[in-house]
Amino acid sequence: MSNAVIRALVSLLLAVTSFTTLSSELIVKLTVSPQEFLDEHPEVKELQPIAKDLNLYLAVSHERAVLDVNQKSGTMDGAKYTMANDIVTKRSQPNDPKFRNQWAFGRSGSKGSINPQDAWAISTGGVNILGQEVVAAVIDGGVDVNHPDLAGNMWVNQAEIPNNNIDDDGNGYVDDIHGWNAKSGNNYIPADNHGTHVAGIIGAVGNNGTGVTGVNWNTKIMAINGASTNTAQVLRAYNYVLKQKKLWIETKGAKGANVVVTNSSFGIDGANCNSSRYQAWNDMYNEMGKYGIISAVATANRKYDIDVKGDVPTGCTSPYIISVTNTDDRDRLYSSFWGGGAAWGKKGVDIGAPGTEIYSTLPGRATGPNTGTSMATPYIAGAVALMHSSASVDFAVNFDEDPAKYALDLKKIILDTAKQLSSLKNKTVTGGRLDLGKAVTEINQY
Ligand SMILES: [Ca+2]
Ligand SMILES: [Ca+2]
Ligand SMILES: [Ca+2]
Repeated sequence: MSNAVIRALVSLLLAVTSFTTLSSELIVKLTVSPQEFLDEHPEVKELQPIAKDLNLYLAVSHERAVLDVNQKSGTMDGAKYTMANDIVTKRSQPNDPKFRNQWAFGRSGSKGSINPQDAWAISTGGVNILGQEVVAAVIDGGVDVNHPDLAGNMWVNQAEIPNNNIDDDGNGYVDDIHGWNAKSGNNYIPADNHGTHVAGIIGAVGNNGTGVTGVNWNTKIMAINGASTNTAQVLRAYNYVLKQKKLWIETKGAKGANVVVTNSSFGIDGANCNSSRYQAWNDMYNEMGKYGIISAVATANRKYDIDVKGDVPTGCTSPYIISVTNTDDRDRLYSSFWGGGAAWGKKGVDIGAPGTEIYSTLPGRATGPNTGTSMATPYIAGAVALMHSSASVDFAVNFDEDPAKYALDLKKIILDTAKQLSSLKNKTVTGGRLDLGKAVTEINQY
C-alpha cells in the first residue's frame, strides 16, 4: 500500500473511532453544479455552502458511506478535491501532559483563568523583538536546574567558563553559570522545592510533551539562592541581579543579563517597610527599577490587611514593585477552612493572581501542587517577562532608551488590564486579578 492510502485508512479509522460526529461530513470543491453533484452521489443527503465563490460545500451523507478511502484521498466525481472536516485546535494549547491540572491556564472565560490563550496567540516567550534575551530572576531557595522541564529555560552566563575557579567575565562572581548562591557566597544552586515550583510557574518549558507549561513556554530563568535567610542575604541576592543588568547595559549585551523582573516569594510578616528600619528594601527596589527591573513580590499568607498590619516587602512604597495576593479557581481571595489565607491591602497589595492548588515543577523530574502567595507572584513575574517578549518595536526601543520610565509603563498595563473581581474590590489597588491575555495584547499594540 502507498503511504497516501495508509494515511487515508488511518484517518478513516480515526474518523470512525474518535470523531464519529464528523464521519458523515466531507468538504468538497465542486466542479459541477450542486444539483448535478447530488444527482451523481445518492449517498450525499445535502450540500451546505461554506464559500460559494470558491465552490466549497460541506457534503453531508445519509450514512457513513460518504467516507470511503477514495474520497479521503481526493478523488470524487464532480469534485476537484475533497477534504475531511478536521478538528481545528487553537495553536495556543500546549501538549504538556499536566496542562489539564493547570486551572490558571483554563480556556478563556473559565473562572479564575488568567486568559493565557490570547497571550500565547501573540507570543509564548523568548527573545524580544530586538532579539534581546529576556531574563526573569528567581530569588528563592534555589532551582532544580537539571529538571527536564526547566533545564532548557535556565539562563546561562555565556561569558563565564564553568568550573575553572576563575571569574572569567569579571562580574565579581566566580563560575556563576545559572545565577548565584547569596547565602553561601558561591555558585552552588540547590534544587530547592519552593524555588523549583516558582520557577516552573514563570517558565517551565511549554509544549515539550513533558510535565507542565509556564506562563512563558520559552524564557531565561536566573536562579539566586537568597530567601529564607536574613535581610543582608536577600539584599546580596538582589545585588547580583542589579550588577548583571548594569553590566548588560554597559556592554550592550555582551556580558551580564537582561533581567526585566525579579520574583520574591518571601518577606517579613507584620513589618512596616516604610519605617527607617527597612529603608534598604525600598532603596534596592528603586535602584533596580532605574535599570528597568520590576519586582514581583508576594504578600503575607495571613488573613489580614497589610495596610494595617504592615508587610515587607509588599508594603514597601517603591513604584517598581508589584505586590500580589492569592486567588483560587473560583476567583475568590484564598481562604482555607484550616485557617490559611492570603493578605490584602487597598493601598499595599496591587493585584491578585492564581495561587491555590497550583501545579508546577518539583525537584527530581516531578510535578505537583502547592498553595500560597508564593505561587501567585510568579504569574505576575512571568507576565512581565512574556510582555517583554511580546512588546512592539515602539515599546522595546523606548524601554532601551529609558528603562526606568517604561518599566513603570509596563507595570501600569498589568494593573490597568486586571480583571475586576468583587472578591478583590477595596482589598487591592486594582480590585482585580491578572489578565495575561489583555496585558500582552496591549503591549503588543503599544
Ligand atoms: Ca563571573
Ligand atoms: Ca569561570
Ligand atoms: Ca513542559
